Amino acid sequence: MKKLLLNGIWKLEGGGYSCEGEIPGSVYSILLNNGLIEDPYYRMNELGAYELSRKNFTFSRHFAYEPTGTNKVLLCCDGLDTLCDIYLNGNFVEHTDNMHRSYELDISSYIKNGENFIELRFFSPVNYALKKYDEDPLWATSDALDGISHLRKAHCMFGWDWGPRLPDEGIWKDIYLLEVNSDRILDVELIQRHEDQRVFLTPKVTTERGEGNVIITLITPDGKKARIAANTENEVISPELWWPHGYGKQPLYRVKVELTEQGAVVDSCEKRIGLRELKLIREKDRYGESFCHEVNGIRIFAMGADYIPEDNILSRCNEERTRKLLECCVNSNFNTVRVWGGGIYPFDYFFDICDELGLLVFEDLMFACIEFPSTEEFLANIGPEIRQNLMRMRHHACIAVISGNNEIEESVSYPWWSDEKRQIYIDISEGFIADIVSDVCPYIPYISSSPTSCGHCIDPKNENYGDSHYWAVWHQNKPFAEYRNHHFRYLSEFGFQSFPCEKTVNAFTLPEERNIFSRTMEMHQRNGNANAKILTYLSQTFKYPHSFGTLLFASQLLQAEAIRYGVEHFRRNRGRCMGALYWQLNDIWPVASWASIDYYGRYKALQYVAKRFFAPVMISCAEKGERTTRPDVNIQPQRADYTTEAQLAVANETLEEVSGKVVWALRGADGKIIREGSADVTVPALSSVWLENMDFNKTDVNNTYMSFAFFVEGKEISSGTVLFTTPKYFNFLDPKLRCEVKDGEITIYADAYAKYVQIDSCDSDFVLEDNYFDMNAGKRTVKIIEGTPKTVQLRSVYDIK
Ligand code: BMA
Repeated sequence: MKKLLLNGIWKLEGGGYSCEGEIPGSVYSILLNNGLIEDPYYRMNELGAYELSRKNFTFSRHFAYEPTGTNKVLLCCDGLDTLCDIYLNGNFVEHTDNMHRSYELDISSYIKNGENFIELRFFSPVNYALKKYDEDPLWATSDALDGISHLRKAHCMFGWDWGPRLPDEGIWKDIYLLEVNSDRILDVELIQRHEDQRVFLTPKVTTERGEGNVIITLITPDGKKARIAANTENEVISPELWWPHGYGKQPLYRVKVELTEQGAVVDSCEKRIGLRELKLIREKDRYGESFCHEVNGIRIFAMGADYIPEDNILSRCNEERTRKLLECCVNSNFNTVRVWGGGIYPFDYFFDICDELGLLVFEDLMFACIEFPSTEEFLANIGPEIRQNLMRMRHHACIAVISGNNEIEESVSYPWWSDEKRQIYIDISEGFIADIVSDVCPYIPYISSSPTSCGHCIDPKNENYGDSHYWAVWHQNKPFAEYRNHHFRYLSEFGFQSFPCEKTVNAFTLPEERNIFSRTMEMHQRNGNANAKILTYLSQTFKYPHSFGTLLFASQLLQAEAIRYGVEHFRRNRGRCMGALYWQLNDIWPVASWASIDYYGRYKALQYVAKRFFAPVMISCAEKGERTTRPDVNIQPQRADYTTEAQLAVANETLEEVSGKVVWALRGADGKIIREGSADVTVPALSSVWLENMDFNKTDVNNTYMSFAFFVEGKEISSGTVLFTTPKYFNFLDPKLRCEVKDGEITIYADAYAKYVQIDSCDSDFVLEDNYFDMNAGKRTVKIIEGTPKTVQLRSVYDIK
């Protein structure tokens, strides 16, 4: 077996351009690197770049080939985006039409000794999709260009409610020759069985000719090697179990497979696994049916967010960038990420990193908000795609559930879909796709769609069953406290938009465009009416912000507040609810969106606040007050009654019981204590405990807030504050925020109560241990985790005016 990589410098021709560029790469990446187009993400350049996607392009190169044997030569394309005719030395080899799968093509009869010429002729994905749409106008989300149902290309490249319309073309993964002169390994499947603390491993090895001799070595996390047998069960001695982040360690074993012929190794491969038993528990109970991940017998509360492609220009994605992003997840106490179905199946390194960090993966197959074509051709295309990707990911410890698609079940369940169309969907998701999953990896739980209740398109939005998406906060303008009226079993989407920070906005705008209604800003806001929505919620919550920067800041606080309201409530109801994954983790380009980390990797307020609301031990307060029960100041006097109450709860997502002291205080706007109390609390492992409800009905809500904290052995573990009125009516005093930066730490001083203290810098990027936190008057020191602050600016809700 000999591998000859064909990556490197290729020639690109088309659209009036002719230049050279690096492969893996695309039309956009190569033209951009040659300085022939401007960055499509800058200002309104998307429009010009989009025009390129209406053109055909050819990628070509020469390469030298000296055969070392007599057998076959394969051309392996790990990812071609998307419609492509492959030619070798002028001979047509294959037409490809699926970016999500790899192709292995026998080119033995076309390859020559010496100089060869390979050409990949790509066709415009836009022209194709539009033509197909004219022939058969299948439904798909209107945020994308028409026709996406017909093409196996990342849907979101055609536009989404957070993404530009930039359907690129190119070679997005490795391309290489494989010279096969012997038997070779086609597949290694690693099946685990767990029983009474014992673990058994069956490596199933398939070779092409079944001729060679297979040698398998199991390498333990500390490097000890042992031979194990193929195609039979091997007991793993003293197994070290893999756990999701927050529940234990992530020891990883390596399985090395070598194929020998006459004593010589002719092929080899290595896979890394974590020993764990993972189930999706769906049991009937008094509410409906549970939905939760169980790992090594422990039912965990999934905490995290939804992941979308990290860049529309795929060659800009790399392991280092993904690692950084996923490390941010772990820093914010995530244990799960959901890979959303409208993008790409992640690169192998994504799953490797999730294995290492202990992030469970809720993996959608790559179908989102489209109508499935009902043709045999479509099934013949998606079959190998799904099979290949499942085979690529099935051994990873992190894979917790496979979902057939994003939100298609929900869409086709609406009454205006015909029964016939609904049946086509059911046959594919619960028949064709389900069969492939149970054939390739019967040990990975499969759900037909996210969300789903019980399948069969029966009431997929029923919150008592299955996995839910809830969008009434945001899409239907419901107040944040509305989350409290719902008890989802597992919520894998709920979200709230915000603008990125000024530094990020500055990177794609001219100074005169820094207004949310400028043309450039509106092109970087893809959810129709979303600016109005942000302003609606803003008007309900904060005072009117007079500067652009303050508006961006306020929007991030709204987002953090919204999601905090949801997650704290879901965690207080642990057991009934067993998962909260907010929409969305990251951005595909610089844009206003639901992301908590922007395109440049900068934390929005939500990413910091998530660290607190996903903390393993977390205190929260279900307050009732003017904000939750009387949102309108001009309400009729006889209906103006509202209650002022507070009920604290401590959630414990660790495997140990926690005992400590809850301390609370009613304070004036100056931070001084008016009334206080405390209670000893013991919270069993993996549970949530409510304290007694407190009645504060005589409280002056405009001048009084409540602080609370949970102490274990004298150390503050978790804390927060609540207002009983909406922040805009609270009479904040000037906290006169100031700080000192010293020895890798920042100390903040406040003279009065300060809500959502932001530590920011216009000339440097840094990540802190905590940010956007509340302070009673006094001081607070936080560690600098990454970067070096130059100048530091401080502000809080007091400054939204
Ligand atoms: C859900 C997601 C995405 C979308 C988001 C925000 O529908 O699955 O398709 O971006 O909501 O509207």
